[in-house]
Amino acid sequence: MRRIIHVDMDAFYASVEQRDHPAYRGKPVIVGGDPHSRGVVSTCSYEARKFGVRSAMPLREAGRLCPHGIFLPVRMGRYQEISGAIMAILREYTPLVEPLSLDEAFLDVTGSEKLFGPAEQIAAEIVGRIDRQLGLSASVGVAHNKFLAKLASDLQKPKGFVVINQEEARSVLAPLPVSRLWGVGPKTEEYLRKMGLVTIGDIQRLPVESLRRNLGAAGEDLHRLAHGIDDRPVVTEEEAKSIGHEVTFPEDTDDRDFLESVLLDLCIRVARRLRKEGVAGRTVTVKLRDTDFVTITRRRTLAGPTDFEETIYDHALALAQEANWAKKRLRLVGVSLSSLQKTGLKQLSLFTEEKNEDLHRLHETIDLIKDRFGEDAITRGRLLRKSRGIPAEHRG
Ligand code: TTP
Ligand code: MG
Repeated sequence: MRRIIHVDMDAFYASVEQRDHPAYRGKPVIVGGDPHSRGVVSTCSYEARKFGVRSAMPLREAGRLCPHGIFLPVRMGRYQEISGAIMAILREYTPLVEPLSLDEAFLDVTGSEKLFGPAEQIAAEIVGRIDRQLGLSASVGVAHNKFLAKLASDLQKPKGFVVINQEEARSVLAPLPVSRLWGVGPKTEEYLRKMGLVTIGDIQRLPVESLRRNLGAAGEDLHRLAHGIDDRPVVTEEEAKSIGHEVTFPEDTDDRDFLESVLLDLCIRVARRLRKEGVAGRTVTVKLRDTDFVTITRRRTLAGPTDFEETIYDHALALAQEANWAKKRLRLVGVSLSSLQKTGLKQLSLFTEEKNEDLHRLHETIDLIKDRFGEDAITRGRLLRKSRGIPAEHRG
């Protein structure tokens, strides 16, 4: 069973302002701008919420509701800086941190419990450190999945600390409105209300078939969430990112030699960008688009991450062959790498697909030459032979 923590800062922008300006503490602070200006409230302190001020409300309305409020401009740079410090604290407990915005993140601490104690203890430590080191308060939720952890962190804001155990998940959910389920916006909420479904408990009592009949696949999702089931993994920023290149041909083509050269060229570009950004990827994806604009993507995940064009090309070619590219006229070919991980130059070969130090050094050298003399300064024999037919601007 997984252990997930969700951390969400309390009245984030406003709390940063109160922390930076002690005179504003304990007072209604409204961040967004002048109360006479157009524009909306970004957020406000809990003191201001007592007057009915809310995020996304027009500033003028906030001015009417809370005329003695302290109205401040948005200092985005400052909030980003503090956000960085918060995320750094979280990453001390696990590399599996998924920031959702500047002020909230998921942590998968399943593998951290041996080192740091139970998830509840980790959550308490995190709250304590954010308070002591940054002078800010956070709310946390602890559960066995993302949906419940996020729900938990929101149940007792501010300074909330809520643990939802697997056994109690259904009963905690039952009285809550359906809008608490992910994916239920005002439209779906209205639709569900017409079906007589107002609380999550109402959905729990319904057989999945009837939800599926009315809402299709979304009905199944609702059923699962209503029962507190959610399998989505915590995905780090690096993993969510991908690095890719694609090329659209001036004319559709089925020239295999030409296509293989293009594919190799794309792999070289992708590998070079991976190395430039200091990451290696585990999932290779090939994208093909044919004359009829039908797009096919094929992907495979390798045993370890790579930033080698040779490895990427081997897999990309195999994927293209699996997709039967020889039988198609193509208008676009693309290659990308995802499931990225940071690589330190030196320890690279310890965990990557390839244990080949010489090749790593060769790549470093080629990268240096390209950095100094340009992308075309050095190129592979195969590319030189085959690339004559490709107009330069279409080479990647
Ligand atoms: P939230 O976490 O939604 O709100 P909050 O942290 O201010 O208050 P709390 O979590 O205690 O309820 O959003 C985080 C920040 O994002 C918030 O401080 C300001 C910004 N934000 C906007 O700029 N516009 C918005 O409409 C919302 C909701 C947030
Ligand atoms: Mg918040």
